[in-house]
Amino acid sequence: MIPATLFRTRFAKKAETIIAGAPFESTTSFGFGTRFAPLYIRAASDATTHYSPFQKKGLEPNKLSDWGDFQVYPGNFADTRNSMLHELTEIKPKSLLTLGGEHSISAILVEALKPKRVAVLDAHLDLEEFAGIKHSHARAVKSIGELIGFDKLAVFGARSFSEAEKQDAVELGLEYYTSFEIAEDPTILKKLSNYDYLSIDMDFFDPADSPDVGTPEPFGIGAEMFLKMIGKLKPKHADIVEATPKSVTDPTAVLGAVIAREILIRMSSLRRQ
Ligand SMILES: [Mn+2]
Repeated sequence: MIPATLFRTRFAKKAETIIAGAPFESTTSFGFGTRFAPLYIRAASDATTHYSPFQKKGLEPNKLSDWGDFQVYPGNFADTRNSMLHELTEIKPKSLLTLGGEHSISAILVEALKPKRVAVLDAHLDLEEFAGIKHSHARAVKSIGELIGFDKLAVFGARSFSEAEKQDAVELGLEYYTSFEIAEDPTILKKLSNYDYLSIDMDFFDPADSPDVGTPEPFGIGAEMFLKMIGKLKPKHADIVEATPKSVTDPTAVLGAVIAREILIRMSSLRRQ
């Protein structure tokens, strides 16, 4: 049976970390199906152990709680933003892990949660307007930067962007590191400890590990590299976006569930420090 919540956690308002789904799909321009990612990642979590052999710790289910999905309106960013902001004032999460949905939801979460600095793991720079739509998945980084300032934002793993976007990044003062630079010099990943919000576009990973995403891009970061990153991450809040899984055993859904576990364990370790 498919569980309704991530790791079968129950909803409890006072939990240390809240999990929520944001199955918003509106502007996906290539691959489709981000609306099903919260469903399939939760389903995949049912076959994912609570224990992480990498961090040598397990999830603490009684400290977690799954709110279920935010009310979203396909094709309508404004109404989706309003309902997510409203629900977030009700939840008031100390710490939140959101399962997207397309990348445009991250700007809504940043607006509500007001992090100091945001790290985006992404194959793309996400600075371009797509089909004249301001709040599209292709412009996620620009929307976040407009909210908190581009000096408080960095993109890790970029490997597909236009010359105009590259120029835009320079003019905006946006820090970014390509997957090639990270592979060459993994010490770049130490910088991740400066960010209290982590936005993970699943296309950050190589398509061999994360094939079902809205816009796959070769030469990505191998999933094992994420394990080297975990100890450096300091997220209070995080999101996992852009996955387009088609079944409960879809490798992208399974990777999404494992990444969710690792982040939830990391979040609880940080609170105990
Ligand atoms: Mn993106």
